[in-house]
Amino acid sequence: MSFYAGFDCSTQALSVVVLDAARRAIVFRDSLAFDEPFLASGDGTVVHASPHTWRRALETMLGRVAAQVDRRSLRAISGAAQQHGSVYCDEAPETLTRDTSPIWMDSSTARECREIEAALGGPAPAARLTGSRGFPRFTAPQIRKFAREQPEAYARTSRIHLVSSFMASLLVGAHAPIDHADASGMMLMDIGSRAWSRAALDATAPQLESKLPALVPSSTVVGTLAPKWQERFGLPPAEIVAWSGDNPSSLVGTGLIHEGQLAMSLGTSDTIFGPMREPRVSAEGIGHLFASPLGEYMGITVFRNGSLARQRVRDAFGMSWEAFSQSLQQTPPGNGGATMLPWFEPEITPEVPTARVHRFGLERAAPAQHVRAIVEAQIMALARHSTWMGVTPDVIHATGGAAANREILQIIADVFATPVNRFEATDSAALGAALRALQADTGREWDDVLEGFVTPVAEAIRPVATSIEVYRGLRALQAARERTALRT
Ligand code: XUL
Repeated sequence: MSFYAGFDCSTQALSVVVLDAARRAIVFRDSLAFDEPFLASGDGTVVHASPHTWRRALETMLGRVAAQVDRRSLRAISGAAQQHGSVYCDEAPETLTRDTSPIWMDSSTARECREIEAALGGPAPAARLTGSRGFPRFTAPQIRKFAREQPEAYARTSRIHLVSSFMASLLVGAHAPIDHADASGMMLMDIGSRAWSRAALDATAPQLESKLPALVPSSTVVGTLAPKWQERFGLPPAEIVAWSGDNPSSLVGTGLIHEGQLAMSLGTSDTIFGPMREPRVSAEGIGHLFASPLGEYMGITVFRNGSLARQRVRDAFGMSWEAFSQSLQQTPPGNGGATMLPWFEPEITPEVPTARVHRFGLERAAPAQHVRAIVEAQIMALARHSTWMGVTPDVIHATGGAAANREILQIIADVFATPVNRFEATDSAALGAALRALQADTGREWDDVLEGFVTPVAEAIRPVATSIEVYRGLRALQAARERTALRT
């Protein structure tokens, strides 16, 4: 028997999926919610998290895996993690030179973004070089801010990890490399050559190259499980396959191999992504071009106001998630024109530096209409801000907690005029990581690796012709409202 484990260190929890390759079955899955997922400053622009929380959760989860599965069969482990966050380490990965890590929700580095972009010739050349213009959550501006504000602690730092490579380092007991896919979210890698970019390093902070791990393809075996874990939990010397970002791992976990397939992950952040054969970046500076864990490229657009914003609306009316779903059943597509721009927190797409919510036609609306307003607004924004990828979707694969909601999937199908597939596993990042471990260990073709693991449940949800028409009109109106709001 050969078992493969995939972790997902997301914003809210550490999850794990263990699969049995021969039976093509998931033999164990578990999740541990963090007590304190992040620490936010008063105005919400500085958002950090504690690497100690992630380390402790990993320890607990390894113990649970060892106790719950036939541990001698564990051949390889990989993982996924929230992207962009940086961990500042001393000689050993367990010893930190900075107690907390800025994470993807941080939006406090607008100044550093402009400075790095300027050094690279402007936002468009920066995007062509690294795959993205400057975004405040990206690692380079975060490193630059740290080096400026705490030069001594920066000088004492010997390794700067992403959350993904930090977790891999803990498993192998030594500093592990960063994979190409997650490195694409740093604004430090030349997206064409997949090497650190001299110009981007110089634009960011002094002596940066000596502090960064090596870059490797996502399918690289970066070591074996450290003796300390083997002794403690009776685990074998399993291979550790490079960890990657949660979105690149979800690309695998939702079975996206070919251009034309798009996935939507509805979690703490809402993201839309898909494989791209050719590198393209958006002329307006929307979204990102990443290296794909499958080898070519992937395009992605990220929204910060995802499930936490949906929850804000739900809580404002004291609803359960069930009542939230019923609200969508009770209200018609288009919501009679009532909508909103739901920037409850500073938004990534489009860039909205301080939180503000715009409501249209909702003054005397019933709670159910507020629910439909936020969901439709979010999905129309996902559609509007993913056109830059130049991918005409023939199918959308939905994942993440909110993908369990059939009404939400119907709105996706209608807004995109595309069938939507749903999967049993809402934790596609952990599943993707386990599948990446399997593929790296066996060298099998991706189609073969995914077979039986990534199969849609039930029938695809099909768009309804009359609703497609309603949303076609609304999308143009909503785009105009967004443009106007951004000017104010
Ligand atoms: C991706 C991003 C988020 C995090 C969330 O660019 O910022 O999706 O990866 O975990």
